[in-house]
This record gives sequence, structure tokens and C-alpha cells, in this order.
Amino acid sequence: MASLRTLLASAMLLASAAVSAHDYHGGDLDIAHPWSRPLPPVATTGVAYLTITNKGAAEDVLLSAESPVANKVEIHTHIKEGDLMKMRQLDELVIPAGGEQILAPGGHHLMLMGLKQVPAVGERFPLTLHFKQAGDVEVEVAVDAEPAKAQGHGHDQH
Ligand SMILES: [Cu+2]
Repeated sequence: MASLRTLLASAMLLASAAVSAHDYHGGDLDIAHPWSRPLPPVATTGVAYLTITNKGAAEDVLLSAESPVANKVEIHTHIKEGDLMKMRQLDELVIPAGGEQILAPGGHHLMLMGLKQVPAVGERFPLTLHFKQAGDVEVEVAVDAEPAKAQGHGHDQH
């Protein structure tokens, strides 16, 4: 797998050269603005946020996700226990017909476990989402210094 890093590096270069909208489509799903917070170089876990909109007449389900930058990707949510917000792993995430799921700080998110490399601010890394109906949708997660769509969800300490 010596070429993985090279592949990834060129994918990131290509991605950062593209300036246009940062939205993806798969089946009846729109996936808007996948982003991640900046991470310290020694980070072993990361988080990805995005918004999934289902324009279809049937529900879809996010079953799992994967990325070449992490050993595995888990679907997480935050649950309030007393005054504490705790993370819980979810088996899947339902996107209702005509509805949306907003993955954002303080709520649902994709957790990148066992980072193999830490993407820098301004870079993008690939993420593949596996949906029950829409199949696989590949997106690129932008590492943003100032998240654009984080409003209204409080702060967490991921
Ligand atoms: Cu988490």
C-alpha cells in the first residue's frame, strides 16, 4: 500500500484546486458541505460533519462509512446524561422521506477512529458513505478552520 499516501496526496491537491460548491448527490440524497475541525498533528481520532437531505418518497438509511485516512468510521450521537453530554455509537442513521439529518457539533457525527494521517486545514479527505437505498456516495471532507454550518448547536470538545 505504498501508493496510498501518494494517491491521497494527489486527491487532496485536486480537491483543493476545485473552488466550486461542495455538495454531493447519490440517488435521492443530497449531501451538503462535509467538513471537519482542524486537528492537532498527534490526533488519533477525528470527526466529520455533513447534512444529508432525502428528496425521495422513501426513507433511506446510512449504514456505515469509511475513509482511507482512518482505520474505521463510526456513526455517533451525543446523549445528555444529567449535565454531561456523552457520545454513543449508532448502528445506523435513518434519513426520513422528504427529511434531513444534520450531522453537526453537539449532535450526530461521523467519528474517524485510528487516524492514519491527520489532514491539515484547507485539505480535503475522501469519505465513502454506505446507504441502504442510494448505495455508496463518495464525498470529500473539507478541514475548515472556521466551520460554516455549525451554528445553533453549542460547542463540544471533540
Ligand atoms: Cu464521537
